[in-house]
Amino acid sequence: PQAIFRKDYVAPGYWVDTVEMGFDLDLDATHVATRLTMRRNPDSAEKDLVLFGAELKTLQLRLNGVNLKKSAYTIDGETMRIPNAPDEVVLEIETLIKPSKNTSLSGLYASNGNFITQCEAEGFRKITWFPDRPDVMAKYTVVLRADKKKFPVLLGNGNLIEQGDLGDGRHFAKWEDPFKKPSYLFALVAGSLVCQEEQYKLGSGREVLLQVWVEKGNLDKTQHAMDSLKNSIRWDEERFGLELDLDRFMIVATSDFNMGAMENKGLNIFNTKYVLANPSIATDVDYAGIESVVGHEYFHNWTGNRVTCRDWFQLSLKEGLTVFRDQEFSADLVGTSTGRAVKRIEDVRVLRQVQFSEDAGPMAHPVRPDSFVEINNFYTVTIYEKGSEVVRMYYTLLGHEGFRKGMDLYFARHDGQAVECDDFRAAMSDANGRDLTQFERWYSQAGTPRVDVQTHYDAAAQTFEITLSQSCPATPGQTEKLPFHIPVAMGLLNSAGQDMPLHCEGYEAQAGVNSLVLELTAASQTFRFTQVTEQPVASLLRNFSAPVVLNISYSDEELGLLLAHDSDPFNRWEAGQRLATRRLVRLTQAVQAGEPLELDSMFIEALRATLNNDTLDPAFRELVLTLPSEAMIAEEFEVVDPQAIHTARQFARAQISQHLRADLLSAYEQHLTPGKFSPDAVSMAKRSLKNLALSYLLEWVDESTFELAKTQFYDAENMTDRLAALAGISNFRGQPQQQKVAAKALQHFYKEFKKEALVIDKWFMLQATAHTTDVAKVRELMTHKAFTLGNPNRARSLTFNFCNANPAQFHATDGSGYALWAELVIALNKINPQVAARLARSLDRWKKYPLHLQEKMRAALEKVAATKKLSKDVAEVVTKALA
Ligand code: HT7
Ligand code: ZN
Repeated sequence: PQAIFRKDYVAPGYWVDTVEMGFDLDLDATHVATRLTMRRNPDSAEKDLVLFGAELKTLQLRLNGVNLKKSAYTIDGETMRIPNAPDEVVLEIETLIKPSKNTSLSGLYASNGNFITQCEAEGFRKITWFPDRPDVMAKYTVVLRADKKKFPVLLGNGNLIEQGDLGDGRHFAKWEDPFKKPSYLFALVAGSLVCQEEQYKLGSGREVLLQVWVEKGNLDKTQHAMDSLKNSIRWDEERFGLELDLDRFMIVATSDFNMGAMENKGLNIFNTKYVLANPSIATDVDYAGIESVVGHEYFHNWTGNRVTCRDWFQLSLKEGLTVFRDQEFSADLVGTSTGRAVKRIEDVRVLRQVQFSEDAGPMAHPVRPDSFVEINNFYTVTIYEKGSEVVRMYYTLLGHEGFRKGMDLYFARHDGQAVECDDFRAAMSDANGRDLTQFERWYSQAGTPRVDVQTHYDAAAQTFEITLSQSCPATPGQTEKLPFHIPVAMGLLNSAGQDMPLHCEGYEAQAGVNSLVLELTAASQTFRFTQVTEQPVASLLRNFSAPVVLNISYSDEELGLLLAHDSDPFNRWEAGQRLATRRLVRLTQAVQAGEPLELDSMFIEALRATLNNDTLDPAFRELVLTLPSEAMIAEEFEVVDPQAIHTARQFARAQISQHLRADLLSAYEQHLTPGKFSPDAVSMAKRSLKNLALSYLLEWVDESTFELAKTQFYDAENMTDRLAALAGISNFRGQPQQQKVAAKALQHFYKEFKKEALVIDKWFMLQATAHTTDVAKVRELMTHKAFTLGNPNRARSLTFNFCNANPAQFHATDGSGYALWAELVIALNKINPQVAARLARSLDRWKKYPLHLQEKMRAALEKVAATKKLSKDVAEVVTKALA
C-alpha cells in the first residue's frame, strides 16, 4: 500500500464556504443532495478542484449549473480532479448510499435500525464527494427527511431551525451549524430514540439545552453521563475560561461503534459503553470511564473543533491536548492530592504498558508522524497518551499560570483555524517568553528515552551530584536521536524520609519548596546540590514528569524508605513497583531454571505496612499492592517467556495471600460499603481495596474465602462487587466441586443479564482473561449464540481480550493462539477493517519471543499478509510487523 507523507502537504486548491445537504433517509438506499459554494485558494500550488469519494453511487454532478461531462474530470481511487474550474464554483452533487450494507461503521450506517454517522477521519467521503480534509472548514445547513414512524427523531449538528411534516408519512428537520467546521465533524442521527434532557445555566447566565439520547429501555442509565457533561461544562469554564458556544449540546449512544466516542459539533456520538450506567450494570471503572470520555468529547469542542488540525499528521494537536484536559478534569473532580496521584498512577500504568510497548515495536511513530498508509491506524496510544504527556511537560515546565497563558494565546491566535503542533508550541513559548525550540523533538522523534542516573555524595563538602544521561533507542526509519528537553521533577530525602531543603547550582532556591524541576537538555548533565547535610536518597521524576525510562540503582532499603515516606505519592508507588519488579524478574528466572521459588519477608512486610496504613487512601493502597502486570514484567526481558512470567507472578500472589491472610481479611471487612451504591471517589476507593483483598485471599486455596466470594457474588447489589467476586470464583484453583460452583455462577450471571449487551461483554471478557481459558475454550465461546464478530464491543470482549490480556494462554507453545488470531483478523477484515487492524496489532512484538514461537507468529502474519482483498488498514500493520 501507498504511504502519504507530511512533507508533501499542499494547501487545498479550493475553499468551501457553505455546504447545503438534503438527506432522504432510507436504510437500503439513502439519497444525498449536496450543494457546495467554493472559491479558489490563491495561495495554493494545487490548481485543480480536488474532491474525495468512496463507495458512492454518483447520480449527478453539476458545476455552476451545468452537468459535468465524464471528460471534464478524472477519478483515481478515491480522488476526483476537476481541472480548469473557474475561481468561483457552485457544485451540486447527488449520491446514493447503502447504510444497511455498511459494516465498516464509517460513513452513514445502520445500528439497530437507526441511522448513525462516523466521519472522522475520512468517513464523510462515503456520504458525498467533498474536499474531505480537515483544513477545509465550512458552514453546514442540513435537511433530514425520513419516515416519521420508523425515524421519529432526526438530529444534526448545531441548532434545529425548522421541522415539520412532509405529508406522506414522512417528516423533516433542518439543522444549521453556526460554526465553520471540517467535514470530519459532520454528524447525523435518525431513528427511534428517547432522551433525558435538562436546561443548564452557563457561568455567563446563558441557558443551554443538554440532551442524552439512547434507545428505548435505557433511560434509567443516563444520569451519570448527564452529570459528567454538566461537570465538564463547569470545569472548562473554571479551569480554562472556555464556554459552550452552542444553544444545544447532544450526546447519542449507539451499541455499534468502532471507538469510544466522537466529538461531532454539538452532536457527540458515543459507544454505549461510555454512556450507559446504573449500579446494577456498570462497575466503578465504567463510571470513571464515562466521566472521562464525556469530558474528553466535550473538551474537544474547543481543542479540536474551534481550533482543528491542518492535516492528519497533526492529530495529536487535538488528541494529546484533549487527553491532557480530560485527565486533569478527572483529577480535579477527585480534588484530594492522593486522589490526583491515584489518577496519575492509573494513567501512567496505561502509558507504560501500552505506549512504551508501541514505541518499542514495528509501529513506533513520532507524536507527529511523518507518514502513514491508513490514518485510522494512527489513532494510537502514542498520539493520544504520549501526546498528552508532551502537553503535560509544558505544564510542568511553565507552571499552572504559564500553561494557562499559553492556552489563552493559542485560542486568541487560532480560533476558527486548522493549525499544526508547531503553532501550539509557539503559543506556549511566546506567551511565556521561553525558548522551546528543542522541545520540538518530542514531536519529531519516536521511541522512549532512557535516562541513566549516577549520584555522588561528598560528605566533607556537603555536596550531592546527580548526573543524568539520556539516550533513545532506534525506531523504524530513525536510527539517530538528538537529546530531548526533559523536565525531571525531584526532591532529596533524608534518612528519616523527610524532604531536604534544595540548593541546586543554577536554580533559584525557594523557601519551603522542597521539590524542583531540573531541565535535562544535553546528552549528559550534572546537577550539583550544596548544603546537603547527610547522604540523601534522590526521588527523581516525581509525578512522572516526563515519559521516559529512568534507570537508577536503588538498594532495597532506599526503595523501602521511598515507599514509606516520599512526599510525592507517585514515587512512593513507583518504589513499591521497583521492589516488586525486581522480585518478579528473579522469580521468573527461577521458574525457567527449575529452581525453588521464594519471596522474601522484606517485600511482604513492606506490603503489609502499606495495607495496614489507615492514613493512606485505600485506592492508593490498592495500587501499591497490585503487582506489575505480566505485560510489564515481560518488558524487563530481552526474550519473553509468558508462561514462566505467569507462574512467577501467580506464585508471588499466592505468597502474599498466605502471609497477609489476616491483614487481607481485615482490610476486606473494614472496607465494606453497605447501603446505597454511590460512585463517589471515597466509596470507589473502598471497593477497590476490598476487592483486591478478596482476589488475593482467593489465591490461597481455602474453603472459607471461596464462600466469602460466593456470598459476595450472590448478595452484591452493584456490578463492581459482583464482577470482582465472579472473576475471583472463576479463577479459583479449587476442587471440582468449586469449579461447578464457578460454572453455575457464570451461568446465573448470563441468565440475569442476557438483555444487557454491555454486561454480556463483561461475561465474555471475564472468561477470555481467565487463567484456565485456552484456545479451545475461546473457540467454544465463539459458537455461543450471543457472540458475533459483527459488533465491535462483542468482538473485542472475547477475542481482543484473549489475544492481548491472557498472554500465557495466547502464546501456547503449539501456536494455536496465533492460528486463531490469523483466522479472526482475516474474518474481521471482510466485516470491519478498522477493527481487524486493531486486532492485527496483537502480534506487533513477535520478535521479542523465543525462536520457536517467532516462527509460528511469522507464519500467522504471513498468512494474513497473503490474504486476498486485504484492506489497507490490515496490510499496513502486518507489512510493518514483517519488515
Ligand atoms: N476523535 C475521535 C476519533 C474517532 C475515530 C477515529 C477513527 C475511526 C473511528 C473513530 N471514532 C472516533 C475520538 C476522540 O478521540 O475523541
Ligand atoms: Zn479525542
